[in-house]
Amino acid sequence: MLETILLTGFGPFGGHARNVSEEAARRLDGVEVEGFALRALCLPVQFERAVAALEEAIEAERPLAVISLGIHDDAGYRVELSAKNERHYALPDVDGHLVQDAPVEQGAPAMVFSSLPVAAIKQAFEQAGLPVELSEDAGRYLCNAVCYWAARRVTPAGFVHVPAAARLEEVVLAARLAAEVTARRLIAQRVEATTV
Ligand code: PCA
Repeated sequence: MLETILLTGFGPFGGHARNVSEEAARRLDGVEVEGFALRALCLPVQFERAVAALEEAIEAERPLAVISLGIHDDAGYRVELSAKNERHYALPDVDGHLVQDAPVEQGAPAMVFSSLPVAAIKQAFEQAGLPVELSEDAGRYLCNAVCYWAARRVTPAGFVHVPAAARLEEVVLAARLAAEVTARRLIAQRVEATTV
């Protein structure tokens, strides 16, 4: 069996009746990339349930990397550099809770860095003609919270925000590129670790 890379997307929320991040993740479920199998996981826009689903998938799949996707309202792709230990929602979650001034994890560090190869992902997007920037602010909603939670448990793990209005095929391409770049980095690290 191939080792896996977990690809997460989010379900609908707020005014978004559909969420292209989960649709793209689902399209790539089972696809092989650089010798790794991609596994898709769709997360609800509700913290406790999202984290429970992630925990279960990490336990079951033992993924070597976690790449999370979510939508935002801007036009370009954003490779998140870090996540904050803060939850301060501007919009209720899908259970109707407007969480304010809460941490992601009690007593944990104020922020964590993405451990994905962020610069290489940005470069791959640029080469594919996708508008992209590195971002220092993943928000205070579910995307930030999932990025924070995953990055403290799996290395590498991180987050890419995709435009809510992007075509599904384009987001599938972006997710695939992020997975390819991450897979190549995992392979390079392995080679390095076995070279004296
Ligand atoms: N985007 C939201 C949560 C789910 C999603 O797709 C965010 O940016 O936090």
